[in-house]
Amino acid sequence: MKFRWRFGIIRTAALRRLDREVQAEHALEIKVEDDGDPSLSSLTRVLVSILDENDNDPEFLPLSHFVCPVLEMAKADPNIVLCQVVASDADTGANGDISYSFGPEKGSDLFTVHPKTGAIYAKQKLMAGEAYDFFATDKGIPLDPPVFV
Ligand SMILES: [Ca+2]
Ligand SMILES: [Ca+2]
Ligand SMILES: [Ca+2]
Repeated sequence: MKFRWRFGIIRTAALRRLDREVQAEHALEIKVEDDGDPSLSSLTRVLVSILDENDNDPEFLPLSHFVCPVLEMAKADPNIVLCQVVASDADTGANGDISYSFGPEKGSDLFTVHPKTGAIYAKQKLMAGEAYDFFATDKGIPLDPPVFV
């Protein structure tokens, strides 16, 4: 018996974008039928698995700022967690793997931030209060900005 294979090509519907963060998999049922009389047919299932693009920024908890009340310390203890910042990233793999660092304006002589946990430690003794910027960055490659023609 000799088969004549013919391809059935699956495309997205016009103007529809696939978004892994909305739905990561789509199960389709595809029917094939001949033009005979009576027509004969069979069914198969296709699982469309959406691969991730780095299209989400890491986001801190939706607060205007984190507040970290700490007592003055006579000397620094690098083992005591003063407080912790928390962020999340909707992407997956390296695209959602976040690391924490200080913002560009105020790096810190006084504090260190753990890149993985967001825990903040004192490097020196602490005096009066100060505000610091923190960054959460993912390890993904950013998407090129969309080009509008
Ligand atoms: Ca998306
Ligand atoms: Ca994504
Ligand atoms: Ca991301």
